[in-house]
Amino acid sequence: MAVKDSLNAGELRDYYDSADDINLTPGWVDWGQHGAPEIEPFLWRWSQVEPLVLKSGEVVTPDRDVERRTMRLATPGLQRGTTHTLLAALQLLLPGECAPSHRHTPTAIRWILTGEGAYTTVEGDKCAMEPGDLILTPSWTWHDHTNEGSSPMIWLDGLDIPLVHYLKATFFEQFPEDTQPVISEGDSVRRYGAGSYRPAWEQVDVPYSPLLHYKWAKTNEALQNLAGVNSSPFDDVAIEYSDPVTGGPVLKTMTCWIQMVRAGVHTKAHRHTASKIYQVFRGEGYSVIDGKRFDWSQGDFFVVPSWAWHEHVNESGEEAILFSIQDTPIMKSLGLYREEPYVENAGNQPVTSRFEG
Ligand code: GTQ
Ligand code: FE2
Repeated sequence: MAVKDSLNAGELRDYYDSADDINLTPGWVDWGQHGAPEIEPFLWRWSQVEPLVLKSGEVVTPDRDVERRTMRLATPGLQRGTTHTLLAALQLLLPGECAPSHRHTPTAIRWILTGEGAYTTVEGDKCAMEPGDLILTPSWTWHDHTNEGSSPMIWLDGLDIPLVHYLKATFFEQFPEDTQPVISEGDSVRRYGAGSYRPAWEQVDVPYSPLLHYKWAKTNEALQNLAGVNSSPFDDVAIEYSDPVTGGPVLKTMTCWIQMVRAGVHTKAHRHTASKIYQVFRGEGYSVIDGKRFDWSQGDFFVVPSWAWHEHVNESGEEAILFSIQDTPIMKSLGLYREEPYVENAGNQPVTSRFEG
């Protein structure tokens, strides 16, 4: 910085003080200090998370005060959220319970982990939850969850709450009754679940994907098919769930991926402005994030912050399957998406430390 010497120290102090008096701040002093909090990559082990999530069933019940029984993946350094834009939480619903109907401007996804017999109703369509299913709750759609089965149901919630909060656009409304009327069961799948085949006469007049429920069997079939054909050097066999009408991401602020890191694969490292939250659906392996090794196995969660170098490794003999949510659509729609390959060392980072969580 070009510092002039026309003012002496006292005059300079007076100048800054008088500016401060009228709420002016010199941009040359705190330049670069305006960013979101710095967050470190982090990992949560299912073996530690699951017992505490199950125990939350003894602490609260999801009535109109509590609304939802959730435990947030709280990345160190963040007051809210799991990345600066996205929030991931584990939700537990016990047999016979109902998480009452409401809607809000933040958008949500559910990634179903364990249990059977529960469902979410979204805008009147009842979606039965099975492990590996992805269910969408776009902005301002009515939703409630009910467990009609006999086992505890646990799923991962992914929401854009930190972003919407920051934008001061958070609105929330309760449905007058605990549950909204069920109009159909699985109709979004019957209409739009075939992907390239859609009802010829229907105009899609909602600002979100008309397919609200992506069933595991179909997701897995797509993944296995793609694995026989091609892969990405950075993500191996990666599939982006898509809106069958636009072909784009399923939501305006979040995109969801399912990816297979095949046995023996070590991907190349890259970084991008999008941040991601991963769930290890099957298998085991590790990721190197900014030089730190994160070993993971089935059920674990980890976060890749914006602009962190990352690569994935599977040294086991079985395929690993990773689910993730990412804020890529935000970055792309604002023209802020940027991506860079790691070029040194044949594309792989030196491992300098190991995560011990
Ligand atoms: O299930 O509707 O994790 O409204 C946070 C807010 C879940 C939900 C969360 C919510 C929900
Ligand atoms: Fe909600």
